[in-house]
Amino acid sequence: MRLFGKKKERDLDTYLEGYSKSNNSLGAKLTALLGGFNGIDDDLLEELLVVLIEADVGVTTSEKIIDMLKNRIQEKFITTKQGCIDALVDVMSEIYDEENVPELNFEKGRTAMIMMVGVNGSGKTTSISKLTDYYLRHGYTVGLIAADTFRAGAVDQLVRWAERLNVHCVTGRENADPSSVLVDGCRYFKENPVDIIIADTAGRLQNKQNLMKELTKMKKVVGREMEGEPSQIWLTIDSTTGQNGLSQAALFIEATDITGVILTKMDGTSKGGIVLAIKDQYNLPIRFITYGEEIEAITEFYLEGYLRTVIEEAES
Ligand SMILES: Nc1nc2c(ncn2[C@@H]2O[C@H](COP(=O)(O)OP(=O)(O)OP(=O)(O)O)[C@@H](O)[C@H]2O)c(=O)[nH]1
Ligand SMILES: [Mg+2]
Repeated sequence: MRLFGKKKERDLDTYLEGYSKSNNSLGAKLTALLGGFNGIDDDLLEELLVVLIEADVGVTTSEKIIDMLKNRIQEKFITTKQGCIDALVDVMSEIYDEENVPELNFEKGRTAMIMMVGVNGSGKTTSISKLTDYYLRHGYTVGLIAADTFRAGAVDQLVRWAERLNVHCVTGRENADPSSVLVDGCRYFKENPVDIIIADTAGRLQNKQNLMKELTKMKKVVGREMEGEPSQIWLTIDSTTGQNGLSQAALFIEATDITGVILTKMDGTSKGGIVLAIKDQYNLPIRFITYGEEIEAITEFYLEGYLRTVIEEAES
C-alpha cells in the first residue's frame, strides 16, 4: 500500500482524532460491502461503483476509479480482499495526487492574504475564526478584514470572533463596496503588519457574470495594494450538501482562481467522498476540514488521514 509520501512527520494520532469526529460513511459502506467478500468479480465492482456514487464521489470520478481498479486487479492478478483494498487505496491516492499539491508557504514576517469565498451558510465566517485560532496556535500573527458588507450582522459576527481571539479586524459600513473595505484592510495591515490576513466576503449567489465581476474586482484591488496577493483564495464547501453543494460551489470555481477548499461540517451527514470529486473534477486541494461548531474543530487535510478513516474499518 502506498501509505504515504511527504507529510509523514505529522502526528497521525492527533490528526486522526479530528477525522474520527467526522462522519465516515464511505468507510462504513465499504465495510458493509467488503464484509461479504467472496471473490473479485463484475458484481463486486458494480456494487463498489454504487457505493462510491452514493458516498458523493460523483459519477465521473467513480467510474474512473472503477476503471483504474479493474486494470490494476488484472495487471497484478489480485484475488484477495486485502489486495482489493490496497489497490483501491492506491487508485484513490493516484486520483488525489497529493504529491503535486503545492505546499502552503506562509512565512513569519511576510504578509500573505487568504480570501475566503463560498455560498451562503457554507461556513466562511466560522472557518475564518477557526483558522485564526489555528494559525495563532502555530505562532503566526493574524489580522481580519470583514468584507462581507452585504448580510446584516455579518460584520458583527466576525468582530466578535476577533475580540475573542484578540486580533484586529478591519470593518466597513454595512452595504459599503467590499473592495473598498479590502483596500482599507490592506492599508491598515501595511501600517500594522501581520503574517496572515484573512478576508471574509459575502456569500450571496448572484448570476455568474456579477459574481465574476465582483470577485475579479476584489482580487485586483488587493493585488494593487499588496503585490501577489491574495495568494490564497479558499472556497468553503458544505460537505453535507453533496453533489448539489458542489455544483453551487462550481460557480465560484468558474468565477475566480480558487487555490484551495475548506470542507466544512464533516461532523454532519457528510459522506466524505466529495474530497475525491473536488480534487478530480476541479483539481483543487482540500486545505482544511472542519467538524463542529467549536473553535478547535478544524484540522489540516492530508490524504493519509483521510484514506485511513475510509479504509481502516474495511480492513478489520
Ligand atoms: N456542525 C457544524 N456546523 C458548522 C461548521 N462550520 C460552520 N457551521 C455552522 O454553519 C452555519 C453557517 O456558518 P457561517 O460561518 O456563518 O457561514 P457563512 O458562509 O459565513 O454564511 P454567510 O455569512 O451567510 O454567507 C453556522 O450556524 C455555523 O455554526 C462545522 O464544521 N460543523
Ligand atoms: Mg459569513
